Amino acid sequence: MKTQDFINRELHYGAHNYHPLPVVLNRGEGVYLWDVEGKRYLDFLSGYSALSQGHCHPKIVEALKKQADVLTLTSRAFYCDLLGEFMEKATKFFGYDKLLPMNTGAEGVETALKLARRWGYDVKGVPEGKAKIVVCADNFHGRTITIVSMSTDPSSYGGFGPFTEGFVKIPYNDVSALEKVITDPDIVGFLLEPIQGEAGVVVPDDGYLKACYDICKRHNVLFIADEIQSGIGRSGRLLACDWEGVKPDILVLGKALSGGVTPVSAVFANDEIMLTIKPGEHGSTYGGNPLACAVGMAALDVVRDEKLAENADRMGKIFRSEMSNINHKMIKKVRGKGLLNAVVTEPSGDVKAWDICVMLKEKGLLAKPTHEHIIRFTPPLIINEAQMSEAVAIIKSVFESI
Ligand code: IF1
Repeated sequence: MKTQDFINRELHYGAHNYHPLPVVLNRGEGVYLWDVEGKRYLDFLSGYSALSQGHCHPKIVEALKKQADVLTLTSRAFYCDLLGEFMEKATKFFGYDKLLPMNTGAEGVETALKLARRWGYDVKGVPEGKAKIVVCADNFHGRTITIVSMSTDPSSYGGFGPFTEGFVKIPYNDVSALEKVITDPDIVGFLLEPIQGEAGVVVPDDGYLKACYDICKRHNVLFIADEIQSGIGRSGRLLACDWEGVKPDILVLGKALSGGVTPVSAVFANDEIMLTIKPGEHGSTYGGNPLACAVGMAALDVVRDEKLAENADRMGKIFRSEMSNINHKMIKKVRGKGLLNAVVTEPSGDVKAWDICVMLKEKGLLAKPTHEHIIRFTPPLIINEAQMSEAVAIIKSVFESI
């Protein structure tokens, strides 16, 4: 079968909820992917930051294989040996009293919303059913109906109403906007991405996170960081909040928490917040399953042992400086932190970001546009200088060809 055969079959039997680049992949190793015709690519999307440890990392796959032969799921109706071990490792890794394990990022965000509301009623004393959570315009926190109720992007919420109440939307990267709304005593939390991913890798001004955190503390409001994409080394620090020494009251992680091997997400908080949810009040069939725990522990070891945050910081600087040196009329702005970067393009004639991604694919590099004119470049954090040079050369050659 050829590439088009695979594409046709998927179109015939599958929902059309994506518009993928026309490439059919069947093998991944480290920073590389191969397609069904044997062509090799540099992966500059890495599963939207889930594959920070690279494809099929031997340590993580080894942990998966070993555990798969022993015990994959007990459900939380019973205890299992690995859950406590994973919880201890991960809470110490990120510095919290406790974690609540889930599977997808959206489930992690939903859990954080429920925790914030519950803390609001039981601890802050907000009247039942009145809790509000402040969110940022251009956010992306997932695809559930409650989460798209927070969205300001019609392609996320359009046609999916009615929506969940209790969200106050303010502009991102605008401290005074938070100051204005936060005096409402029913506000229990402020949810944000420390770097907005889907919005096109929007890095807020230095000091924004700290200023918002301080405002939240002054008004007894929880600072909730969705670091599902920006976290676990991606921004050049363990967490993007670390750049400003901010410790979120609630931290949500996913994606690279399991190195792209099996869905693992988790919500971290200290006891005053975490213990407001009582037995039987929240959970999930697969949340904290032993396979996820084994994979999650190996994934965290790789982040630490291979110094992925440090490498992301170093390689990201090289990438942004190389991109800024490409003097091309289509390149409007290069922005990002660590290896969470984007090139904002100026459409030239009828060449859009999508067309550039197709040209990049032809030359052996996979990236995806977000919105019409922004190309996100997020390779695995294990990338080395030679591979980065290979990627930069491909990107340069594509822009020079336009
Ligand atoms: C898709 C976007 C990225 C996320 C943040 C929560 C979630 C995500 C900051 C939910 C997930 C994924 C979802 C995936 C594509 C990708 C994405 F383009 F959708 F927005 F990365 F930017 N918080 N992001 O980035 O996690 O439930 O997916 O595990 O929906 O197409 P999830």
